[in-house]
Amino acid sequence: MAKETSVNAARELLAKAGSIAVLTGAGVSAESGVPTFRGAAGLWKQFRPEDLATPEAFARDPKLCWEWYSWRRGLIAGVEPNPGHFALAEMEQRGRAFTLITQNVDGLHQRADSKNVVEVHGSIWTLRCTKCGKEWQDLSATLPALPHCECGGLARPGVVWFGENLNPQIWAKAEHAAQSCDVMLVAGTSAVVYPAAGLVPLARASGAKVIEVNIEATPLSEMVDYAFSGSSGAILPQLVDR
Ligand code: BV8
Ligand code: ZN
Repeated sequence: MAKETSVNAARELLAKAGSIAVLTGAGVSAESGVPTFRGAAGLWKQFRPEDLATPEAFARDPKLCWEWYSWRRGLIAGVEPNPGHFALAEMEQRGRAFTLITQNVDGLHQRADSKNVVEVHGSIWTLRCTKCGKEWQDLSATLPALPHCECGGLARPGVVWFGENLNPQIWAKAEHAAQSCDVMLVAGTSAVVYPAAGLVPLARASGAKVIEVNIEATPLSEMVDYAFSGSSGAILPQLVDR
């Protein structure tokens, strides 16, 4: 398919859309200083996901797992949303259906004032009791080495690990947004983690136009209508209709 490279045309498409779904990944937070997962400087180069981001890893060594998440919480607490986050928040303020589906757990979209955020992989600021299932928010800079619930149960990070099901209610919102949007904007994701990556072909099959923003090509780049090669902090502000 011929790729339309004009930012103006993509901005127009978004301006005219009655319903927009956005799918973001770690790349959108990269310019804030949050490391991505894959790629040269990605977290998975230093750490093995199977050692840290699986239910088995947590069962085997909850302290090590919490150490990693506490380190990431501290890192994220010390950074700010970047122009890409702010552009998406501005895009939402146009009085039409707008859903921001994010795979990120950092909460930076909310800090940039995005409202309708669907966190398909959970949040690093949420803790969940492994005994009673209670969930709560904890924004504190430092956590105990092994955080506990008031019931005495061990708490775990409120994120979705590999091999775990996504929250069905949250996933239903993401699927609905993908199926009902006129335009889907995909930014800063390698699009290799499922089922999140499957939202893009779902949107296309439902008739949506797809715009991708990434510094490199992804498995999606060939199927989208507009593929912009560049940083989300630079491109997303150009896609806002001002
Ligand atoms: C499930 C935990 C059933 C939280 C994460 C189909 C095929 C093959 C495998 C599977 C399949 N379906 C399911 C699987 C198994 C598995 C999976 O996908 N494996 C893959 C890796 C092969 N999936 C699961 O286990 C999932 N569960 O399927 O349950 C189910 C099914 C349907 C409905 C309900 C249930 C659970 C997956 C959850 C994984 N959790 N993290 C945490 O600790 O953070 S994954 C991890 O990857 C991140 O959290 C992130 O959310 C996710 C995606 O990564 P990206 O955000 O895309 O980041 P990445 O580093 O990869 O890429 C960054 C991109 O940004 C790059 O493209 C780069 O070029 C770009 N970039 C960099 N800088 C910039 C930039 N772009 C623009 N500007 C910049 N400045
Ligand atoms: Zn509890």
